Amino acid sequence: LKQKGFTIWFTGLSASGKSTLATALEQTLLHSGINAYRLDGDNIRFGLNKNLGFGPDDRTENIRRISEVAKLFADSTVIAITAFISPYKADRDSARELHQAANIPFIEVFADAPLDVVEERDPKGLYRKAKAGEIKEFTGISAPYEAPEQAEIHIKTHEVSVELGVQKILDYLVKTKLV
Ligand code: GGZ
Repeated sequence: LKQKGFTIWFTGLSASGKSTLATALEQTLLHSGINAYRLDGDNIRFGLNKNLGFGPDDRTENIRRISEVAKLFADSTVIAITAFISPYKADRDSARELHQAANIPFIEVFADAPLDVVEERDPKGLYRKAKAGEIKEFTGISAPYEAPEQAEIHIKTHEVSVELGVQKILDYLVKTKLV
């Protein structure tokens, strides 16, 4: 088998562009004949993790399960792409350590958009509701987001197009001989 699996781990605020970038990256890889699978809220929080909410302990458990699943996909030679806020540095570091222990590469991608930009985007009206107190513990408003300081890839999504963001990730994968 030629393909070696690894995990591309997106982190960033709600509406930061994680899912958009992850979807575009997945499409690009698939069109190049590289097997990739994206884990996101739609296929995880409504299934495997439907018993979890957004308090600190549940977020930690959410990320722990996702990191285990991503590791299994990567171990099966697929490129696992995860798109979750993953607000706590310790949880992202645990995900990284889990991969390192299995000798599976782990690439953290920071989808970085300032809070005022994501509040302005507010595609689902969640920031408005959070500020009105209708959603508790909302990341960036009433719950913390610990931005990564050493992510392998840092994409300022308010400054670059989706295409350029994907290209930046592909350039990194080629440079590090992962693809
Ligand atoms: C943050 C919330 C919350 C709270 C519901 N805080 O923009 P979305 O809607 O589609 O993405 C957000 C998603 C975050 O789930 P994650 O599994 O990525 O979070 S974490 O990694 O922190 O476990 C948002 C929606 O769920 N959502 N309530 N309180 N986002």
